[in-house]
Amino acid sequence: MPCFRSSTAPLRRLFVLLLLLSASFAPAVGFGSAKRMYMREKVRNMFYHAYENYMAYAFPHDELKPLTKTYTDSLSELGNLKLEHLPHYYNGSALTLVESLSSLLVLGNYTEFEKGVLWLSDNLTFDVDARVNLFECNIRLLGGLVSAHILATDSKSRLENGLYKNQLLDLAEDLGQRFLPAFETPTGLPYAWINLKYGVMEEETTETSTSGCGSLILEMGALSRLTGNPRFEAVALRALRKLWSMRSSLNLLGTTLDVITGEWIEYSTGIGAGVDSFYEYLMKAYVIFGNDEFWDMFHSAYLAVQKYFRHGPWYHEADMRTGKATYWQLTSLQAFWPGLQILVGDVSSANSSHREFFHVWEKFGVLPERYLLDHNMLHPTEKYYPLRPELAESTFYLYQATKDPWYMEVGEKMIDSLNFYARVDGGFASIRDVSTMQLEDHQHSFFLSETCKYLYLLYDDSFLADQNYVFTTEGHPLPIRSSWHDRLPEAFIPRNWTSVKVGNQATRASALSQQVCPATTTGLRDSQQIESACHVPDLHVDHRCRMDDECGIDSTTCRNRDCSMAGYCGLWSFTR
Ligand code: DMJ
Repeated sequence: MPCFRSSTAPLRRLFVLLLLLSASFAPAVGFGSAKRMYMREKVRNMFYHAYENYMAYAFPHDELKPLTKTYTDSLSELGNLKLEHLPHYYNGSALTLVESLSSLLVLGNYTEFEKGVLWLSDNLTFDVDARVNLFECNIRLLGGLVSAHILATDSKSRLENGLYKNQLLDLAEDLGQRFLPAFETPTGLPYAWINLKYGVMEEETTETSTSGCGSLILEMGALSRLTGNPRFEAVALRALRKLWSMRSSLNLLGTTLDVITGEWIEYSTGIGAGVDSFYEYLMKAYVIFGNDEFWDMFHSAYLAVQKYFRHGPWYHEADMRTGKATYWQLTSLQAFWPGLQILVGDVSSANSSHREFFHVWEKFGVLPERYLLDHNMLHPTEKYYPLRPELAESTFYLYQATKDPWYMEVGEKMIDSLNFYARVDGGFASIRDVSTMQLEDHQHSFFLSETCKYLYLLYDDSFLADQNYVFTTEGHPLPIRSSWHDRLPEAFIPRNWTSVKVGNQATRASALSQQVCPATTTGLRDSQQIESACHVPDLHVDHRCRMDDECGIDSTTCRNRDCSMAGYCGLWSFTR
């Protein structure tokens, strides 16, 4: 797929994301409406199997243990790999219910949504002696509450009994206030851990991750816009700016850092664990708040990723100071990247990476947490798949951007695998080891907030019909409102767009795309088209093939594409 195929492409790219997030499109050819309905019902059934078992055996605790049909109060365990400082008297925050609310509305279940909203309004408290991870608590609880509040108060919420009086917003504000002590550091970079009742503990670790301090702006910003209290957005923005000031001369950021000294601890960095949502939030903050500062940061950061981490369709890690490759590993978390690239409009690159991730999914039946690209084998210890959403998320975005029914087939295969390997009587269990498919007694809340949501939206996007949303990193929708924009919607148009002359027509193309996928006037198939200098399309539009000859030349890498054993064109045979 070329970067730009027609003179309207820049406009399409300009708001690929508006397309993505708002439209109900024509049905995909090859995946008829009956089949789509069937798949939609299959996902609905999955969501309710997970949700009802949670409500039966775990609610109001945090998460379900589906094998033993009991619960875990896991909020303090999230991100806490060594399980340190666990609370003695903590009985859960109904985490999975909070995470399920926006998905219930995506599925059109207003009754259960209202029941959940009212239960939380009456019962949830954050005045608990529990040390929690700021990032996890922000994306799951704060994001879940803010999003549910917006959905509960919008014009189509259809809440019936008039008992909702902004209680979720009050809870979110209370939680946001409890976050604030974490930001009281000399650098403004927040501590990774905060006790919800007592603030930052003595002797607390000063180490945090790039995601931990760079992925707070959507939820904290939304909270400020909703409450009128600018403090939440201000501290998140200050942390983000400080983080950005710590970038190397290559525009790369490390993975972990010290919040007191503002120095990097881990220089090896990539697009996966510890960094992923930092990139995501720069782009999404730009979309939701319309501030060019976010775009400028994102633009530079994105180009650096493409320059230093990308190898064909894969992304390895590199040292932030030198750009030299460090680890050649595919991780499950990286699979969100093609979805983010769709928001940028970099469809070609998104498509080729997504195909690689799916190839690995097909090889194992699910996506392993870590795969060693240089040894072509699973990581010896990180062989698990905790029902993560990232590949489903990217599949949804790619389908929205391309309308290629192949992505629905991808979704179908993922759904079949999840039902086959992970579904048990008491819910959906995580997979401990993808080589044996041994299960683990844990149903993560993101399975309900993200995995099921994105799979459902792949077959039924009617939730997006009349409102533009940005999905947070935890899958909670936040509306795009002009009143939240520092400038009105024309702020969406990046100032740095440049003009490319095509025939007699001046066509705008973004500087971003010109660097990632150089637009040129050579090789144009007609006066309307702009192609990458080297791009040769695959023979078949669905990228299916029987022989290498049927595959063209990749537009972003200028490498010959070849035909995989599964019968798809791609950059399969690259070597390091
Ligand atoms: C989710 O909590 C979020 O998507 C987060 O950004 C990364 N990891 C998990 C799911 O894998």
